[in-house]
Amino acid sequence: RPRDVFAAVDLGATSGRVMLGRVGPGILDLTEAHRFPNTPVRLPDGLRWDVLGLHRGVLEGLRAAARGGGVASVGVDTWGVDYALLDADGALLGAPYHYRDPRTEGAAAAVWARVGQAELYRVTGLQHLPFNTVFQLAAAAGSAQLAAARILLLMPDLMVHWLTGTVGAEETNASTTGLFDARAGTWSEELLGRLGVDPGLLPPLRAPGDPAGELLPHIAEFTGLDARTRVTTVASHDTASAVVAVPATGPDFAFLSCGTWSLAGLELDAPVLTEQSRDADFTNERGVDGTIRFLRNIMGLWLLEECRRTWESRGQEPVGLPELLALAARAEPFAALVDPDAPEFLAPGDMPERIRASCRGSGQRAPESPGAVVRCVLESLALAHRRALRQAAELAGREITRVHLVGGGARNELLCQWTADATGLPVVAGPVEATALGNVLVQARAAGLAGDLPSMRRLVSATQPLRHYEPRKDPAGRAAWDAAAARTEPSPRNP
Ligand code: LRH
Repeated sequence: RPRDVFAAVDLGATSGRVMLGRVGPGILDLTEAHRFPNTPVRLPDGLRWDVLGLHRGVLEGLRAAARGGGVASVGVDTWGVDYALLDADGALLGAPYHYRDPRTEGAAAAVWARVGQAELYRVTGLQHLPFNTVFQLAAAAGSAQLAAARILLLMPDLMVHWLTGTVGAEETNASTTGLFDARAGTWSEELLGRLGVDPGLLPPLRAPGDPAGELLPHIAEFTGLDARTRVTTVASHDTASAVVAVPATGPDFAFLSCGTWSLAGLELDAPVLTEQSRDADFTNERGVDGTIRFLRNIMGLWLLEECRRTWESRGQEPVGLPELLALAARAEPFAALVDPDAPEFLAPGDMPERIRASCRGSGQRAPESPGAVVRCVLESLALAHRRALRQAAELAGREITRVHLVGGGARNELLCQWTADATGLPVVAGPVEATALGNVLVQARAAGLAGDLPSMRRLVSATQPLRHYEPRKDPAGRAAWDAAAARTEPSPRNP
């Protein structure tokens, strides 16, 4: 078994991948072992994740890793909030719900009747999103499934359980549930009690870097990996892993993790739990080494992905990203703008039409051509980035001198340039695979091959290809973005 190669299992909302990372002094190499689609399935009672298919994809990826010479350890990260329930025998109780399933509509009211919204924020520091685990559990209250449940496992913890047989709750992801005390860094017994959630459902916490067990014999046999291959707890919330790999070389940076979601914010030492922060819809999620990811969750490139999916299903429009971006670049600037966080964009479905309806509803001309729609989406996102980063700086009392844009969005030149123009700040774009790199680095550190956060970030900065975008300096260009920003008001907080 190599000592310096680590497998990062990174499951995203549209695809999963197993990446192999090699780490050493001045070395951080990443290669892809396996990539597979993550396609949700609509059952009569809701939208579900195909977790068995995901597990199979993980195993295929680990088999490819074994063929490549094996790994020292494996780590798993995924999106936040979603969970599986296991019964007293450890059997999976049904396919887990997708956070975009609308069953949580109205569930927040039941929670707030027991713990007021302001108090919930003071404890959890979490932005109100209708799908936070706490609201999903409220929607499940009284179901036969929840009654039979003995263990709740967040998505990465489920994958780790199926690899190792061990049970735990990784803390960066636990901090996205709405059941976690942001200041104490533990499950909130007080909230659980008042909300009637059985504390026994929630496994003991694990921190990034903790061992999570070794491979089960049948996993070692199927994949061909050595049975002593370790599974290491990483920052299992994908955003937390991505922030580990932000290639910052100084303190005054903001991060923008751009994929299906845009997560825009700052790394802090302590949560900001003020009413102003709640009003601005800011969240305090946990990062590695006790850091706080103070950020706003913005609907992100989901809007564009879902437009492309709609066009593709019709077979009539261009759907290739380079072609769409070229059309968007030639479309009329600031012709129509939307609030990317409007609740009507959350569910899957005909996105171009929802965008047009939103524009008509706010008295604007609806974008008709694909180029006009994509321009509307990307300019609106850049403006949402501007608003979130300015608010983050103000709420935390910090200065931002540059923006690190990581994740798949770093490939989107229009998004990067317009984010620089809208914010008036230089944008450093990359790495695209920040999440997998953060996953690898935390495993490498547990193996003694990497140092503290600043040194891990210097390693990323020294080894990964990055692109620099300067904001437009011409007064007319700047004035145009200021005028566009004045047209877009912050989204009213969810009722
Ligand atoms: C990004 C992400 C985000 C969550 C959302 C559900 O992948 O983890 O941080 O809020 O998915």
